[in-house]
Amino acid sequence: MKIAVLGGDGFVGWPTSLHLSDQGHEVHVIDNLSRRWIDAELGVQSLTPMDSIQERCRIWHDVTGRRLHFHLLDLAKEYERLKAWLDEHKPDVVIHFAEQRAAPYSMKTDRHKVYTVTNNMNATHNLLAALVETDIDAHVIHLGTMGVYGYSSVGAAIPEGYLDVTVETLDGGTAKQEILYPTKPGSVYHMTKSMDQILFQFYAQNDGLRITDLHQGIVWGTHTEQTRRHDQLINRFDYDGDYGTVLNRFLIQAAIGYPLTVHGTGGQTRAFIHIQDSVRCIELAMGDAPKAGDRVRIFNQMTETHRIRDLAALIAKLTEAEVLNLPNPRKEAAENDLVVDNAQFLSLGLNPTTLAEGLMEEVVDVARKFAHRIDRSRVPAVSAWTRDLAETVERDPEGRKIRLVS
Ligand code: USQ
Repeated sequence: MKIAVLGGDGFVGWPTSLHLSDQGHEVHVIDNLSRRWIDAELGVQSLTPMDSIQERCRIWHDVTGRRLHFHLLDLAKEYERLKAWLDEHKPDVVIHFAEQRAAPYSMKTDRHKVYTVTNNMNATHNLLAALVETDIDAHVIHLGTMGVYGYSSVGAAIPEGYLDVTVETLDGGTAKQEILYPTKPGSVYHMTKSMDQILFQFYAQNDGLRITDLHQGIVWGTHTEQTRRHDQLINRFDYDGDYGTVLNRFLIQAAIGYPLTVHGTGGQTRAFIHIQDSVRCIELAMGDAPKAGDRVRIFNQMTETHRIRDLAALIAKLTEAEVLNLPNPRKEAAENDLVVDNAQFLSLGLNPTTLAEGLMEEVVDVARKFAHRIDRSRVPAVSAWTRDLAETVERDPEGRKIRLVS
């Protein structure tokens, strides 16, 4: 199949592009390289040394004989070019990762909020409008987030996107309805993914677009089967307070002797998935495309849930790291339970990789190898959700005044 991977230079986009190319698909990476620009803005870099996208594609060809095609294109700003590209290439599948994906970055300043909303909403809507206009019947697979559901404990499992409700009718009877699970985003970033859902619902019902929305948990790990094949195919790996996600951050912190930065009591429970399973899920979703006229297909793309303080305790035991409870820069529930239904991927054949399977050591090893590239002053998470919270997170666990970027 001919596949366009929008955002194919990113943390999950890159290994997905390799995975699908390895299976013999014709893969086109479309990216505006914004993630690399944001590194420059923040003054941080991936823990792992990343080559340019063109060099990565060249190495992939050398190693496997397969071609990855790279196109520099800004989905959010270059609508006409996007439309022309789709018209020329007519992909069978479009995988859409091309959004600003960090909650702390989206909450940094009003400028970052505006950028995140403008970029993410325009990227998604431009794609949908262009597919209708060019009359291309591609299966759109979007990387959404578990965070659209919010993290309040309701004492029931979170279903895969939809909820059956019974409403009282005006004549005193009842009627059944299926609705999108109510959204409760916890950041501007998560809000954009919640709004994406409405765009998808409209274009599926109005234009018969075939759309799958993957509500993904927190991705951990760094290598996949394909990125291991050559040093220069290595995936990016974020450790900083904005883009680093919790489990990978704890593993890196353990590797460099930095205390594990637990926000608040660490009572937050979150959903997780290893990067190898993440790319496998995309392959599985591709093989199970909706038909025109179907509702948007929603999968919960996660394999396990963990409480943050339990993760910290587990890693501390594994590595003898110190655990530190810090003021939480985010406005979020201090404690929550989380039970998630992921039956669809399991029934399609996903065999989950769990934390127990030795892959945590692999991340620690990668972090030790590249420890010299870490700027310790960029480890603390200082992007605060409100002005009040900002005052509590100004110093890092080692007592240094934190360098703020605005
Ligand atoms: N946390 C800590 N210490 C840290 C970093 C984070 O205690 O050093 C806590 C946060 O306060 C939060 C939880 O860990 O309660 C998760 O934070 P995170 O940064 O790992 O994840 P999040 O901001 O939710 O975003 C990440 C990805 C995003 C994806 C989302 C999936 O950046 O793209 O959509 O995970 S989910 O969390 O399921 O919504």
